[in-house]
Amino acid sequence: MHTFLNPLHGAHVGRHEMFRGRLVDSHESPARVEHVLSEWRRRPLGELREPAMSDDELMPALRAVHEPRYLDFLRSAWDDWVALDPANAAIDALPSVWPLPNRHGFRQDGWPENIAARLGQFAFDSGTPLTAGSWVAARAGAACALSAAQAVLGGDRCAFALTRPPGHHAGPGFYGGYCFLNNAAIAAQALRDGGHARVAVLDVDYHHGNGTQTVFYERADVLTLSIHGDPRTEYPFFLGHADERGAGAGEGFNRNWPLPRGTGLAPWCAAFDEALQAVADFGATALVVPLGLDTFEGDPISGFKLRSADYAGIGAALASLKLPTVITFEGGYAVAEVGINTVNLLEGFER
Ligand code: Q9C
Ligand code: ZN
Repeated sequence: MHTFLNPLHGAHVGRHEMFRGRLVDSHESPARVEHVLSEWRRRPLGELREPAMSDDELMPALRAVHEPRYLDFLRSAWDDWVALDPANAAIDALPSVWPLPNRHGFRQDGWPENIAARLGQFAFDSGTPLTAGSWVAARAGAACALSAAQAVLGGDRCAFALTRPPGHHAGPGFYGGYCFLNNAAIAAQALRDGGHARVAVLDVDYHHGNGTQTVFYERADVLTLSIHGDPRTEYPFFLGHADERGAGAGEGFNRNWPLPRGTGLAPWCAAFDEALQAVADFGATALVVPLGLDTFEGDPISGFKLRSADYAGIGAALASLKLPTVITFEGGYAVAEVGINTVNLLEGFER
């Protein structure tokens, strides 16, 4: 299994995120990927590649998942933020005002020009710092996901996109949850465009993959599955319930397994086994796994109780589907153990 490392991930360094009325240090740090890398170097699996990709090759794959106006916003948001006030160059961009659907001030046209308002047009939370390097880092990360999909289309059994910022909370026209571009959705769409008739996305991050669900919600060709903390109490709160089953042509092609805080291995695996069965029943020809390690018992912002040794078994169970597989690196904030847990899963998959 080759690993596609984002060489520019360190360009994105969020300083602060808003949490319950306070600005706190951002949990989503470059150290997360550095710990995975150092553990991978102790227990290497395949080659380490640092893909570079032209806009001509990458942008069509981004446009296949994200709206043009959203991509335009992301590309210029930092410059617009600094243009608003030169002192902003020392401050992460965070939204502080939002339009609410069907309420005062919400309209489908006549969007504001002020970047302070445009942040709230596209972000669903104030916990996702947009920085000087966010676009270049997210763009290069999407190139890793696309390269991983290309490797699988070329015959590789499995490819790992080791990148940050993560992606599974980013939707067609929105960002949040530390995510700007949906790497897993970009890989899934690339697998479809490369000839796979039915692609399954099985999201094992602690948080519901609201972005990926939204991208594919009305489609029958991409099955989206997510096992996560119950949105009644857990982030991202407004999506991820069990009764969200897809819509229109996509009816029946989305499934969620919300689990309570405190869930340990046995009940997590019961949901996981159902999800694996759903992938098989769907007749998937390829698989994408948004891999969050924030299900770990030591994770500082999450509530499941998986242990380091459990991840090898999860990797082995994913491999038992015998599908060409792209794995994308998502959440996981117990930085030292994130490296161990990630490589445990990858090793379990290879075994
Ligand atoms: N102060 C991913 O795992 N809420 N995103 C954090 C902690 C946001 C998680 C609150 C969690 C976002 C990719
Ligand atoms: Zn997460």
